[in-house]
Amino acid sequence: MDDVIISKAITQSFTDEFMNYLDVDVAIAGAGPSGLTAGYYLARKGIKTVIYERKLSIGGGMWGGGMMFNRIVVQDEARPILDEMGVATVEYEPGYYVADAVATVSALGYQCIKAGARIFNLVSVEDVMIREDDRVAGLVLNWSAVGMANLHVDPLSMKSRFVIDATGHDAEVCRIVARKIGARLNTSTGEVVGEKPMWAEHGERDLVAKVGEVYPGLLASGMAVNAVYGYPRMGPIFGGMLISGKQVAELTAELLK
Ligand code: 48F
Repeated sequence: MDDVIISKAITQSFTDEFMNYLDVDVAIAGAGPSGLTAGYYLARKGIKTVIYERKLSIGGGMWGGGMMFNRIVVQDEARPILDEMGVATVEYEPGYYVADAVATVSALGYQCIKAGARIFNLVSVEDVMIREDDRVAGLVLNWSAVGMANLHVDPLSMKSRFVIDATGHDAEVCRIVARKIGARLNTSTGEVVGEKPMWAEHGERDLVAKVGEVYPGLLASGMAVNAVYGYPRMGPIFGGMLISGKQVAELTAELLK
């Protein structure tokens, strides 16, 4: 065994792939349930897709189900997505299906990568590129460890034809854009309005109705949509995360044509 060969294999294969994904069709910030679902459906269409995830693990807020009871609930409309991903569901009451949270995250991650999307974990999106035609044209990245250690290290940039904000409750990419371009998002205030208190029915319905472009070149999915437009949170029902991930993929694919 040659330790240096092992080191070279890791460094070179990672670097080659990281470079290959510095110019893509779609860059997704956040590998939670909505980002992974979006990545899966985009990659399945042959669209070059990369996901950057700040944390060591993918899956966002799904691992812990509701209050650490690691089960999730989805409604009728979302069940076919779990079927397609190979996740077993059990009907609890008519229209309410339960799935194992760990199995669901694992399946979403596996299917997303198998479909052709690339996930880079431990990478934080800290800024966006906005170009002359006044549209989001890529992301600015740094190692999450740089931020955690509060190091003064400059980031790197990557180019993408569309960006999807799947960063969850904080809608981080949309907030960055609103701050940098001066409140011109496609919302009632031009800013990120901020999510409202928990109301599952409205949260799910509003989210699914509003998936779309928040700013030219920038779309949102999952909980970020509710934060951007000021809709309620919905807790451990995850159907909207999956449905919005699929919707944002379909919409982005149309915009890419
Ligand atoms: O929070 P998260 O799971 O968002 P989601 O896909 O799903 C929301 C549900 O989990 C739950 C809910 C459902 O009813 O309310 O909260 O909309 O996943 C977001 C992911 O984005 C990562 C974060 O670590 C998480 O894994 N993330 C957040 N900001 C950044 C980021 C960033 N700036 N750069 C990279 N990753």
